[in-house]
Amino acid sequence: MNRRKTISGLIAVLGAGLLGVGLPQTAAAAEINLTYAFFAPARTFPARQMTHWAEQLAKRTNGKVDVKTFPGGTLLGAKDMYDGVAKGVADIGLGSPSYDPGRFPLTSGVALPVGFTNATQASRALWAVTKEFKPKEYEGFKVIAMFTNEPGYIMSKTAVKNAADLAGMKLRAAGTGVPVLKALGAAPIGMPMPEVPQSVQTGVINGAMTSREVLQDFKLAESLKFVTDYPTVVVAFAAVMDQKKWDKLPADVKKVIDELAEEMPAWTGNYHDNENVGAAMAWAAKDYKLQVVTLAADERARWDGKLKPMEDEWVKEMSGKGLPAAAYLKRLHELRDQFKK
Ligand code: 3IO
Repeated sequence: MNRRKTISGLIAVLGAGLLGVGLPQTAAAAEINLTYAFFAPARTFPARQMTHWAEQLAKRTNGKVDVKTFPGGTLLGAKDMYDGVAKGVADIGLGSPSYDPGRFPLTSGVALPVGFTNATQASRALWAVTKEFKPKEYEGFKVIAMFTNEPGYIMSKTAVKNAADLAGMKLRAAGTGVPVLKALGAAPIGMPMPEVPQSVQTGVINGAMTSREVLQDFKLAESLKFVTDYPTVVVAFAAVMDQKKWDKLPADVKKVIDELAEEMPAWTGNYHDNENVGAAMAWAAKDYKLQVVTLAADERARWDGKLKPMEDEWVKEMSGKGLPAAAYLKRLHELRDQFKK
């Protein structure tokens, strides 16, 4: 035993006691230190998931693992998230596979108009189908958490109450949302979420299609005054670690991370569906007079009809690439029904 260390430790504890202050958390140095990057601000729901995960990992390993989080793109941005993790810039990275459907082709199936009604349902389906199919697109990575947002809505500067209002409108979506907006007749632009506020301000876009909490979490209600009450498609999120880094973790830590992976879809979906979105809608209505635009029944039916061919087209395209697209989509439909509340 190191006598000197023990004595100085004792003095430190006594000193802290005498001064009436507790030792800082970091005094008990963690054995394992991990960095975790995310591309959007700390107040957003994916970042809350990151914080919750980091807290739970520390707690359930009794402080053996310390995770330092980097929200807001301070370590890696939306477009370099997965390459950054592969290169070791961050140990863990939370990105959106839906931003790059070419790189994550099978996962893009989750962002088809399959009729998810909320984030909890879609998140559980995404995680289940990923475990079952183990898509090749995650090779080299260990997936530690997955979830989605709620199906996206069109939020715009001017009201969209029919196809004519939408025709040619410059709207932003995630990569997987671009064909949806195209099918509905808009002029879509694929763009990561953090670029949206400035793009609205400068007139590059007249709105966006995504989950409604962005009205508050990105302050978009200031300029986007209308939401069309037509749920479209979700966006997938996946937090990953480099596989080789994962392999080196001790078994007890791996066990806790695997346990957390099972919890994160429902935890995140529940927060997003039952707190985040509702609070944002109430805030936007009260402080910014947000208007919810309803589609007439016949108009809604026509929109549904425009999106109908997308599933078959996706299966055809992905099957051509040798992917098990038909089986994946069939299973996704089953999981959608299974997780429907
Ligand atoms: C999203 C991404 C980062 C932070 C908050 C967010 N809310 C919804 C999304 C999904 C998204 O980026 C998209 O493209 O619809």
